[in-house]
Amino acid sequence: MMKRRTGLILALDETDPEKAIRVAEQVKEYVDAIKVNYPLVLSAGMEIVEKLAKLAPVICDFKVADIPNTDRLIVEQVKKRGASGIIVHAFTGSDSMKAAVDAAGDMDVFAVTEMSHPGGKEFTAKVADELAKVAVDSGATGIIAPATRPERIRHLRDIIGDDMLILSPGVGAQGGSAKDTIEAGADFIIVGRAIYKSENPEESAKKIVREIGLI
Ligand code: OMP
Repeated sequence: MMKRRTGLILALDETDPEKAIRVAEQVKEYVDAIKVNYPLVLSAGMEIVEKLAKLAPVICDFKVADIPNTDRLIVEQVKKRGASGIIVHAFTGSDSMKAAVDAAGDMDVFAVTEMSHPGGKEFTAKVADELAKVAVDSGATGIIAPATRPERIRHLRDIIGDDMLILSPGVGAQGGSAKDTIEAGADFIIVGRAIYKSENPEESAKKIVREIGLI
């Protein structure tokens, strides 16, 4: 299971591969993991996961959402590249989630529950409690819950208990606050634009880590 030191995860959605590596090097001592999503992988290729894994644990945010066999095949490919974690959608159901968790072995699996953007309220919020239960039953490491709605983090924490992790995106560019998110019960906050688009990513990461207040 992912180790917590600073409580900060960098969402590296920078599409210029050289700049992405530069930002990762600048902030590596302030982050517990680097989350990679399609924008960077589609521009730089999966090799970027191997490169970043030398700097920090990498979580592949591929929001895997398919039938069990396809989920398994995707998780196996991600594992081969040295990622430490993968993000999977829980709405595909317990058989797909279970297949992802089984294929992951010692790699962490995080299940998306309620999404952080305004549209997240249209569909995901309505079934978030059930999605959190699917995450628990499948043996996932944790869930993704919205920093934009700290009261929902509190509620989802009650459902999943204290043994699973909560990773929360939505701090900074989407309006959430690092302090409120941690106080609501998140273990890690996920921050993208407020760091990689800032004039000084290192300073911005340092400031957020101070706000989280774990070190
Ligand atoms: P910023 O809004 O730039 O800080 O980036 C947030 C990151 O978290 C992006 O990589 C999103 O894809 C991701 N994310 C959300 O913003 N909301 C969610 O509900 C789920 C995720 C995610 O799964 O990481």
